Parts: sequence; structure tokens; C-alpha cells
Amino acid sequence: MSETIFNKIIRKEIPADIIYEDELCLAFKDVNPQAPIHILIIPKKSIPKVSDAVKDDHNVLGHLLLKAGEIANTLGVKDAFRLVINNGEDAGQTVFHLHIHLLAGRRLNWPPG
Ligand code: DGP
Repeated sequence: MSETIFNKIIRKEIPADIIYEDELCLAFKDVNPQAPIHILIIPKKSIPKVSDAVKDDHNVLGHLLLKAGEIANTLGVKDAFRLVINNGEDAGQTVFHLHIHLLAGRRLNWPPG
């Protein structure tokens, strides 16, 4: 499985502003925030893209979404936030370890572009 910078964050080999962790996932502040609140929620398992997920990943994928909602509640933004998953280079993915962006704290326009 491919190694990315996020594996190093999971192993605490490089620092990150971690706001939540459990056995399946990790959530930390994005180093290049696109909104006042910009959190990345990642599985500990190395899944490069959503389109690489397999049936056995069902539980971890559901877990990520549940935790995203809980984190939004914790941050006090439960009524206005956006979750984004970029899948593939042409969709803007730069780190090939599946991650959910949680964006909040400003007006979020649509379409995202
Ligand atoms: P994406 O473009 O969807 O693959 O998003 C990758 C995000 O990861 C991007 O918003 C910047 C963030 N990022 C990349 N490297 C690091 C890092 O070393 N630390 C943190 N906290 N975020 C990172």
C-alpha cells in the first residue's frame, strides 16, 4: 500500500494539530486552510481514494462520516458545514490517502468549482 505524508501523521512522525483520534480514524487541522475551520478526517487504514475502497471498508467509511458529524457538533458548526472528498488528480486530490475535508466558518458557495 502506498505511503503518504498522512501515514507519517498517523504514526506521529511529523506533527499535526490533531483534534480527534480513535482506533479507526484521525482528525487534524488542514495545513492550508480554505475556511476558518478546515479539518481533515482520515482513516488509519491506507485507502488511496474512495474509488479504491472495497466491501470490507464499509465500516470504516461509515465511521468517517459519523465522526465528521460529531466533530462538527463539537466545533459548534453543526448547522453549516461542508464535507468534501476529492477523488483523483483531476478532481483536486493531492494526497493519495482518502480524506474528508470538513469546511466551516464562512459562507460556502455552490457550485464549488
Ligand atoms: P486534497 O487536495 O483533497 O488531496 O487535500 C489534501 C489536503 O491535505 C490539502 O488541503 C493540504 C493538506 N495537507 C497536505 N499535507 C499536509 C500536512 O503535512 N499536514 C496537514 N495538516 N495537512 C496537509
